[in-house]
Amino acid sequence: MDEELKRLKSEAIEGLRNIIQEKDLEELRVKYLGRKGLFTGLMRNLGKASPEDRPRLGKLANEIKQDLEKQFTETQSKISSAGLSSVSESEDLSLPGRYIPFGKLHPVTQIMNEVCSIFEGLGFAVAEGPDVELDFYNFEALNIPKHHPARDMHDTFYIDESLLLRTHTSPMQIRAMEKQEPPLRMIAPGKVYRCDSDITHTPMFHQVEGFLVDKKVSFADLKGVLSVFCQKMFDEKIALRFRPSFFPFTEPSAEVDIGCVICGGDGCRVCKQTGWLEILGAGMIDPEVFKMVGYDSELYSGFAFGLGVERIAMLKYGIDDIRLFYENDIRFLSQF
Ligand code: FA5
Repeated sequence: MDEELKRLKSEAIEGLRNIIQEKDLEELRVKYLGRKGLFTGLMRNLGKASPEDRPRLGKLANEIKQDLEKQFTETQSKISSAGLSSVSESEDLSLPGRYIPFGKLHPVTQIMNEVCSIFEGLGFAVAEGPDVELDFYNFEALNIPKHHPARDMHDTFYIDESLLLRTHTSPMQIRAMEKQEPPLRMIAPGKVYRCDSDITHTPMFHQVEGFLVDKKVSFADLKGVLSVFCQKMFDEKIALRFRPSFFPFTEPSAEVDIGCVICGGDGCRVCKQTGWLEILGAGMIDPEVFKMVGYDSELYSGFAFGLGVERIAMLKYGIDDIRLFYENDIRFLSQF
């Protein structure tokens, strides 16, 4: 009898462990403690025990019953507090959860954010300007008058005579300098547009313009800032070269190439077999530009640069066709 009582108790406790629904708990309670339950039946048989054993067995049976009742009550409150009592029969809480796919930032946005945070870390403030720009800011104030051959380099989408989709972020230099006296240290990220499309060009792409104006700013400062940027963006040992170039709004001017990470510098279709890929244009701000905004070019000097965000993303992720960024193929985009 002793053994029988103890066995029923451990069976009932084992059963309680697997209970998550109120309905199952009630079934288990009826099975053991109900009027016709296993435990109640055993207690009825107590009368058949010998008179010497009866008091001891009665005490044991009462203790076990009280203990079980307590455990049923505790399980009941656990179910209620977990809100499991409302789980319907058709819901199976042991099934694995359903996967909810999360969207991610576009790879170009991710790189744009990274570029901005590197320059912010170097003390550059962030400013934004309009995509639809006046010819004046996009060209004239940047020392590119009407009919200047440098306009050809930009393949411009014109809206009318004086309005266009900005072809670069450099107009933000003028807008910022018009508003503010030196010193200034700014970046201007944004979309730009050119009628151009091949494996390294898209009609809409992103640039980050950067400029710094103060007393005694030199080309060495420009090289220092851009070298630190490339090391942070790629890695400490990235191959970098400053190549003489021409922009009407900077003098001297340079284009910066980094070693092609796609072919490791051996030459491929992306770097056009040169081993280098151009990522930005830069230079010392031309005194003619300072004149346009009323800065004293005898007192102040400054540098500016404009970098192509998609080109950086291509190099960073080893992508050999810039147009992939804008095909909206989820298999491509979900890799980043
Ligand atoms: C300019 O746009 C100048 N405004 C840059 C500048 C700023 C020079 C300040 C001096 C001072 P460029 O046309 O080279 O320069 O373009 C700059 C970068 O944009 C290029 O190095 C390249 O990385 C990227 N780029 C140019 N055209 C495209 C295009 N169609 N698609 C994707 N990236 C492009």
